Amino acid sequence: MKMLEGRIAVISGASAGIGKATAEYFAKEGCNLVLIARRLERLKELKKDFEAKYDVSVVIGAVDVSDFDQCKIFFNSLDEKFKAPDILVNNAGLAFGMEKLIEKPVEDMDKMIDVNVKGVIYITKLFVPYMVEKGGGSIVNVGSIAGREVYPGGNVYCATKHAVRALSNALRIELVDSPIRVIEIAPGLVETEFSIVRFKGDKEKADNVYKGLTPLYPDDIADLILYTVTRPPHVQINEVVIMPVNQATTTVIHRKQNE
Ligand code: 8X3
Repeated sequence: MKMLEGRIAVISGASAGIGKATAEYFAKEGCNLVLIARRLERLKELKKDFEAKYDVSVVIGAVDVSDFDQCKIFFNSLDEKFKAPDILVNNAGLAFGMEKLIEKPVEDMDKMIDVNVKGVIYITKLFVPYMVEKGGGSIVNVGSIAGREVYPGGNVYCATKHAVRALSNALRIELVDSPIRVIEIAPGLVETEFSIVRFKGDKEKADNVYKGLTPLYPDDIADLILYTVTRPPHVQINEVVIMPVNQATTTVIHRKQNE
């Protein structure tokens, strides 16, 4: 028996990295999917691939989660059953640059706040009332160790991930009288497009982030998310911090030479 047979999951930031891996882990377990991301072409490929391989239904939406109107139009276009998912994974997020706050371009700061914070709020605000009405489910917010620590150059990104933690805690309080569980996953270094985006396409800088250690991979996070949402319904895993074995904090990382 597949663990998520016939269930429905909404995943933001689903076109790559942790979101994509989570979508595939869920699909393998029989879960129908609502995949949200900005890149339509990639979503189309995933839909085709998952529907063929796993015999699940996949609905896709080319949506910028930081734009409430876009979120709402997409949400309103969904069949009623997809408005009330069993699992909501707020995964969309990004970082730009490592400059000091006073040197950081305002557009970069705005973008991080808009996607990482407003994106979580908007998607939550749309789907969670229907989850409450349905009477159960799991909300998974993908935070970061940057939501627990602050490191040089992290400023606004760290602030947004602290906000994700605060929002997760707030939701857990507000949903305490419902069977909905709120789970925050806070990873350390995960090798994805994250660093390429952070360094605006500078591959050398991006590669250096993961140099000399085995980082986590998107599958490691997907595996953990699947674990948290498949516990018995009375169990709520509030938060999990997950790092590569050679990472202790955002800045204490053991790197082997010449690797
Ligand atoms: C990503 C982890 O340490 O690069 O959220 O900020 S870190």
